[in-house]
Amino acid sequence: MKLNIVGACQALGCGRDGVQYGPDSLRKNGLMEKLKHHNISITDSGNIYNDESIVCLPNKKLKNYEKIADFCNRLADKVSQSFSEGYFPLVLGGDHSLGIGSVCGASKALNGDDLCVIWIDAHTDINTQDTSPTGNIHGMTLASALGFGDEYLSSICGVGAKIKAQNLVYIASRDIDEGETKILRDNDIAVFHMNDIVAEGVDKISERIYSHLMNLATSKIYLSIDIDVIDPILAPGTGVPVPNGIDKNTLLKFIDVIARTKKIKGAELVEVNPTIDDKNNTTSYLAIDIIDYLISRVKENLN
Ligand SMILES: [Mn+2]
Repeated sequence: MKLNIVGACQALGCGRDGVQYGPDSLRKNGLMEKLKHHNISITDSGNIYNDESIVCLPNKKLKNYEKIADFCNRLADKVSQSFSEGYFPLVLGGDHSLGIGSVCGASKALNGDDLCVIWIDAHTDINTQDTSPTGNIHGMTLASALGFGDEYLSSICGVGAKIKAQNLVYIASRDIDEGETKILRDNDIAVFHMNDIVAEGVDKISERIYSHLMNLATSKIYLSIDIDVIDPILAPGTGVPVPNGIDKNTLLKFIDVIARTKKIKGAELVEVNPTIDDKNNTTSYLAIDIIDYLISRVKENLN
């Protein structure tokens, strides 16, 4: 297995500073050293930053649109190139608007019709510019990837849908806006909601997730993990915390069942904001542990 780490230092999509330091926080707190025992080849491509020379026009519905669109285009190229060169790309965020670029890059390199995207996140990030309560693009990532909303939003990284709605799967969502609920229902998108996890238990829901993934007509998975899926008591360093989240072991269990499909080709871990973490950098260390486990589960499937 060849792992390629890409830092995506984006914070303009979330309306809160600091999350752009997430990738370097993971490196500083020992990500590379932690991954050494896997005996895999690791390439660190460094960071992608916003182009400060780009001017953003005032736009309350799509804040910082121009810079984010440019950033996502460059990230998409990087991720696509990484796949094409035979790497497993691991993108470190950064706010979740970077997913517009990473999903697009995965779609380009892996054939979008054959790609399942799994979103493990407290939020569903599927607002359009018309349903978003904030205008922050990190809440619109999947609307863009599915080609929804105004073409201004959906045409970032190329016109139209990058993946199909039936190949999007949410796990542990628990904070869904009203407009999003309608979009999810109208498009019959699979949501394994936090309430279902509580009602059915982790083991049963894990088996349902596994069956669902095995029944999809896709052979590849891009896995997107937002650290805010973890309860904010356990992961305080994130910008949009939502109470009553899952714990680390539950997340690892979900990673385990997804890995059992042997379809994971790339992944990202986003929304670690070291500037609002506790003094022990709990959230960064947690993110490193999650990545370490993910790599341990996917390396046997990739040479
Ligand atoms: Mn989130």
